[in-house]
Amino acid sequence: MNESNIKASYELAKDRYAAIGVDTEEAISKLETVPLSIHCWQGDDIHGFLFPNQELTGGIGVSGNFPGAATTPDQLSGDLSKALSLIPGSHKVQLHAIYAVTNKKKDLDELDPEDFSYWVDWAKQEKVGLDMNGTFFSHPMLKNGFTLASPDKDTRDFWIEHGKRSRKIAEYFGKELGQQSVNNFWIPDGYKDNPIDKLTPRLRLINSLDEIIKEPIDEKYTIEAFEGKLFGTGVESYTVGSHEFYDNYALTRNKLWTIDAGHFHPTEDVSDKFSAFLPFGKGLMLHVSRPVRWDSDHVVIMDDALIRMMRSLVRDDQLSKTNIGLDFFDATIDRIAAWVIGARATQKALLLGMLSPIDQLKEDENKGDFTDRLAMTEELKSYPFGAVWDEFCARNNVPVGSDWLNEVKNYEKNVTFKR
Ligand code: RNT
Ligand code: ZN
Repeated sequence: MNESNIKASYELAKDRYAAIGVDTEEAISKLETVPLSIHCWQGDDIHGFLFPNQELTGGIGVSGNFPGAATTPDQLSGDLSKALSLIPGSHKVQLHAIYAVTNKKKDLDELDPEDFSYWVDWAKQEKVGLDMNGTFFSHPMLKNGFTLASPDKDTRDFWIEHGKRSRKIAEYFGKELGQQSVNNFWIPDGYKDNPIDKLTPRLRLINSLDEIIKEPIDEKYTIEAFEGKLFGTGVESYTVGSHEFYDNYALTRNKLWTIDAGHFHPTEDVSDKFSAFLPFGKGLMLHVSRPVRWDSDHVVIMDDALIRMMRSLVRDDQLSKTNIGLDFFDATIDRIAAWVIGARATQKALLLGMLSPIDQLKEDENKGDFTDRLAMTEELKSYPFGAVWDEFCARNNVPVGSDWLNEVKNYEKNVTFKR
């Protein structure tokens, strides 16, 4: 895109926003301070490197076979670097335990921080932070669909050990990279059909989690986050780690609660949950995702649900207590494009939230002037937000508009399609 056009459009937009009391410069600087945690698993359809041929289990699934999926650490990190070069701002990357890079044969209960030194070296070079996820699925120790809540002690012990090791790895990320690494826990445990006992599995899960987090670790380096779910495919009747379960667990253990946008009933407004939790809780981790009729993990786009979520965090000034991670996987399209589309959409939604006269709107609301509130929020929808977004991209040295797509096409031709 022509540089002087970008500037000229931005200057006009800046004036339009200034006229309603919105400082576009402030919005641009603020957006620069919001890191996203980009999920590595979009790049290889959640295969990982430890057991790449293991079938994906735990009720999640990836559809499609677009050519060029990464199958080696260098391919995946290279693809991530490419995607990061097309996303404005500084970010983090979320790993999963199965992405360990080691030439020893190691199981999930044997992983050590050094098995992730490959990623730490890459993160230092790329100037990104790292977040962590233990991998409690796609493994033979998922017994009858259960891990930490299993009735079988050996099964629980295996996964408890894995959880403990995931904390050490996250702590290592924090120490090496000078950041707080969020260590997210999601387990698939539950039943396809109606259970008899709904309480005991939850009591077992509490015990297992308490055992995992028993040893104190400095929060400067890592903090745990717990992700609940309504249901999964094959786990339709009962999910041990439900939302209320983890909401309460996070509150009583002073940890983060993870809200995955795909894990609720489709008619629920996920954005409404943040302000109900945050006044009580330590903070949130988000898994920004797009459920199409179910938890389908479609690539995030700038739809109403995303706009509402990002807007709530901005309007309620809760960004500092919220870690925004992405979680989607679609193998029917270019995987690098998927990252770029989802990340840029999330940032656009944040910017849109920032480009509004929030104090004025709150004042209208408190005065009972609901006419002004409705009229203004409708008018804002056609304000020149795109010109500010373009300027943000230009200042951050990433392609403006759809120019990034050409780079992805070249990368396909020269790299991914040659695999
Ligand atoms: C599954 C959860 C979980 C996973 C990733 C791969 O429903 O959303 O976060 O998607 O850990
Ligand atoms: Zn998730």
